Amino acid sequence: MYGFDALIFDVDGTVADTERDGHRPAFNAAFAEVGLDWSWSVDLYGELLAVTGGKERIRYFVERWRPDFEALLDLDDFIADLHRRKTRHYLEILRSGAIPLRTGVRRLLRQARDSGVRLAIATTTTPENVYALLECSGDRDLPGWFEVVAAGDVVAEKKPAPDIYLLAMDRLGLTPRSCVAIEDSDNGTRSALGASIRALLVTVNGYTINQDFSGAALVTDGLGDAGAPARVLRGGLEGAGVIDLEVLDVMHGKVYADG
Ligand code: XBP
Ligand code: MG
Repeated sequence: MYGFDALIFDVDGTVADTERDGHRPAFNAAFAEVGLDWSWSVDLYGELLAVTGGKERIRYFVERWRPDFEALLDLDDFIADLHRRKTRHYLEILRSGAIPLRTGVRRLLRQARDSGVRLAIATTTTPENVYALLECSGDRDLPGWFEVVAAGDVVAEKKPAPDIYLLAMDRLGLTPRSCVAIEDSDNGTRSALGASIRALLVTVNGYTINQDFSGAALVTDGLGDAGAPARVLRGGLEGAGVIDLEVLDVMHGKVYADG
């Protein structure tokens, strides 16, 4: 019925706006908990997002902004402990209901499920964060809609490397041509394209709106809903205010029109 068999979703920034008011305050709470005076502002966090993965982001911050910092433990152990604390705070924030799904996400997921289009996730964050975000969205059965959740440290290299998309496709048993990827960032775009997924929709957010999405098939400011249509920023399909499977099929068809 459609030219593709599966949608592969990124999570942070795509399924929900988790970074500014979710991950960021969770990192800050973990720093405070162990007596560090580090505090990541909204702007600084935007810079730090260039590095994917929470543990990798902390390490980058230390090297770049606190080069004289000496951990009492081995630095790897210190970062791992800090990151476990951060995850605990992040899960608390999710369970408080503070982070809703982005507009149109639930609608598109439901349409896919009802149409037999398979659903997968390819993300840098930890599986427990993914499941908690989905469970806290109001539909407790939402995690079960996803056939594959490729997440976190299960691959050698995080985005922008293609590893996590390659893993998701491997688990689905699908080729790049039969998948549509939905992302929000330049790192995610590079990862999906690196895995040869050319039917790529980018739904930008406040942190990513000025990034380079030149390889994406379609760039919008969200998935949109009837009462809150999305704006198409690049890729033709102007007027496609509600991104549904039909719009994604047109996008997919255009990408592969050359055979
Ligand atoms: C986004 C990320 C993650 C989160 C933090 O991943 O880079 O690192 O900011 O998550 P994606 P962790 O957009 O691929 O979902 O602290 O659990 O790593
Ligand atoms: Mg993302």
